[in-house]
Amino acid sequence: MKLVCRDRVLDLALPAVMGIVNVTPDSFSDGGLHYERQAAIEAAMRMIDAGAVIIDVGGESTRPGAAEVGGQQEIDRVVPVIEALAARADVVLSVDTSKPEVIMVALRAGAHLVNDVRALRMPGSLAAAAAEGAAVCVMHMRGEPATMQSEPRYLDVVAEVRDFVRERADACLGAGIARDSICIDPGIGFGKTHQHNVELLQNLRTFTELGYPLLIGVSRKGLIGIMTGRPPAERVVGSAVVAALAVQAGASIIRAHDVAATVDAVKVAVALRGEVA
Ligand code: YH5
Repeated sequence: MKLVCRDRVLDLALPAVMGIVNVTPDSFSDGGLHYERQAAIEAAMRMIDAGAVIIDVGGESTRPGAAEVGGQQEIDRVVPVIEALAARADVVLSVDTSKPEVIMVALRAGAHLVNDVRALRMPGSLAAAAAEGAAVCVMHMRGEPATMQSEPRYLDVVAEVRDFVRERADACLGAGIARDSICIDPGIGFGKTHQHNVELLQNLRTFTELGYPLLIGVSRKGLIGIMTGRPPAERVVGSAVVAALAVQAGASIIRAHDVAATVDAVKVAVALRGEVA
């Protein structure tokens, strides 16, 4: 399995770790955007040293109930970070956004992959990704971040999520995106109860059977908190265990905050798969 990301090709025989870099205001930053940008660039470089081969740069919080951010604000956050990383690193640069104007500018600044939790459903987003020859990740989300956790219901969560990602992958093919530039993601935690998340993670083969690289993001999420009883900063081990089990079930890309731990988890899972790490 491989993922063609413009001029970069990820060989997914060894599953890839995607490091998460958020360029969003936090409790430390009162010095404006400059501090946030510098911190994000430095965090990304440390993740690359730790073995991340994809860096996912996001400027919009998609946590449940988070405030929406305008397109220009997102551009101001992510584009300088993408430019700096494009000049310094040879990894795949992913932009975590849904907006067509952010996609366009980020790709022109050097991004290779569009990671869109809305699966390129915003008008113009699919065309923007296709026009620039980007790779894409199509993720399942029920509803919107603001409302997605209000009583999610499915008749058959695995079948519904599978059908959704297949339909969005088909839409990408229809827009001219190459088959080997598409990856899929069931969107753990996006409009799902704990039981839904568990059922999806128990049935990852249903997704790998679609023939696209499978991306899984569980890092520090609520389901790890439910399973371990721990707050976000203490979910490293729980997240790494799920990463290993996802790789065992055929996942090709793991999205993670704690890159060093995740790289070890992936190596262990690969070794036990009977291949060389
Ligand atoms: C994903 O799964 N997730 S943003 C709540 C948390 C911790 C982490 C502490 N973007 C995914 O990481 N993109 C996000 O509680 C994503 N797949 C893809 N492709 C949510 C997140 C998080 C939320």
